[in-house]
Amino acid sequence: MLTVYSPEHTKHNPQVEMADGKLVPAVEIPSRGDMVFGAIKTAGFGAIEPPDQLDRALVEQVHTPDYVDFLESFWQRWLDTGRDPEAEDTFPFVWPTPGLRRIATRHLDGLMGRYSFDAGTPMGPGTWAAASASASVAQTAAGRISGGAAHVFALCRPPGHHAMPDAYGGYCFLNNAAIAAQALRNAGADKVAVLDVDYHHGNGTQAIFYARGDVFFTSIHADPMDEYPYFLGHADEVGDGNGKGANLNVPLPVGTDWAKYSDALKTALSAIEDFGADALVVSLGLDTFERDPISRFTLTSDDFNRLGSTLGSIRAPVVIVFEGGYAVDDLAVNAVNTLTGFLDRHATG
Ligand code: OKP
Ligand code: ZN
Repeated sequence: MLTVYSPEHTKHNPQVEMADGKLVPAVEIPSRGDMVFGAIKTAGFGAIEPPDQLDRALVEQVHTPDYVDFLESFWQRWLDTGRDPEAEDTFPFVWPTPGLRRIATRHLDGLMGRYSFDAGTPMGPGTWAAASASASVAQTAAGRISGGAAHVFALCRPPGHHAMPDAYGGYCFLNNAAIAAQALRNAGADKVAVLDVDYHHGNGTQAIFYARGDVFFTSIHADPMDEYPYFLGHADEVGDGNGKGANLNVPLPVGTDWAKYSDALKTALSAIEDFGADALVVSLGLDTFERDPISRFTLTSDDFNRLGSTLGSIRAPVVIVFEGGYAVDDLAVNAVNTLTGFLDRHATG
């Protein structure tokens, strides 16, 4: 199995994030990507290749052009407007909630609020370089599927599934999984499914495809009544317009173990089968792990082998897109277990 990877991810190097009323050490850090890369190399799953150049038109099929411009120009504008050039982590702190006007202001603090939905996502000098490289990794992996590969691992960092059409948040800037799904559609797959197994609901991916019937989105995640991102990911969100019936959320209680998790996985996979997907994108978060520092499911390292095997039962080509997972020292074994389980089961063509 080919892995697509870019070392550019290290340029997004946040030091702190806001949590629990203070600045705490950031968890979405370069060592995450380095750890998974090292593990893939050692495991010898196959070639590891760099991404192609990012296709801006593709990105603008899932994000608004003004949002992409904002991300790309952010750091230069920070410098041009006399802000601290030594700042490593910047945070929004005012948002145009309903009743306020959602306008792109001249002041960067207003712009950051306009184009974000949380204060938990530090942005710095290298964020665009890393986020755009991450998106190109997903794009390239999808391209290999369209070229005939049965499965490709997109080793993306930063993650993408929280990124909305025009807002960043949840450590995400560009929606890598949505970009992969759109690339598959563009290359001729009539029906694409996205299965999100990150601990957190993929609100961005859901929002991007919510009114579309050509991309089925299903997510298994901690109940947003109790967990981030709170304001999306509930079971009654079933899609809109042409997308009605093409969205399936399976929220699970905090504390969920593999037995309960695997039931939900069967539900999601059978819905994908019913939809008749020509290709599948998996948003692979490893934060369902029992020792993840910010999450509260109880999957073990062995369970990731079972997860991979269950994912491998799908009878369609698969792009696996890396999302969350913050128990850095356990990411290597959990990633390798997932991919080993997957490859043992998934048909190669
Ligand atoms: C990103 B991905 C914890 C704050 C949590 C947001 C979590 C984003 C997760 N103190 N902040 O889905 O893994
Ligand atoms: Zn997550």
